[in-house]
Amino acid sequence: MERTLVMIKPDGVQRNLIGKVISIFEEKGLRVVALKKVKLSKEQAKQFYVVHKERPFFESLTDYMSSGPVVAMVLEGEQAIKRVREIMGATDPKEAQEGTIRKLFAIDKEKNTVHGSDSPESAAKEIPFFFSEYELLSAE
Ligand code: YYY
Ligand code: MG
Repeated sequence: MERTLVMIKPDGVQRNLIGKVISIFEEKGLRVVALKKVKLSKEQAKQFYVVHKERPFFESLTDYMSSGPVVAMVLEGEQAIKRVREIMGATDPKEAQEGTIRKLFAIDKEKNTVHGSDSPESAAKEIPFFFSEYELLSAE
């Protein structure tokens, strides 16, 4: 069993897509073990995306990610990290497969509705960014 950090980005929250996005993950067998709605500060957005700090899109991305509330959650399941990435689809919705969340809902490659950890190392940093151990509750 594996856990991954998922975020519904400001464009998803703003367009009232929280339930639809969570339903897609649940229908694929992933389980919500933690969930919260938060508004990131610019500094928090920069910290979350620090691996991209040298990239040309960093300023715009962190402005966008701190522009409105996001919904952060931890999802659990077999190969959760890889499966969440498949269910989300490619970063740019123009390249995303049919049926993926980004194909269905993303506006463009920045306002792309969802984030999912890209590796076990990323998940191990991103889950504690939002949640304490006592907030992670697997259904038994
Ligand atoms: O993991 P994923 O979200 O699919 O893409 P990353 O390459 O990690 O980039 C993180 C985030 O940055 C992406 O979701 C949107 C934004 N971004 C961008 O605005 N323009 C790019 N050319 C690449 C990424
Ligand atoms: Mg990434």
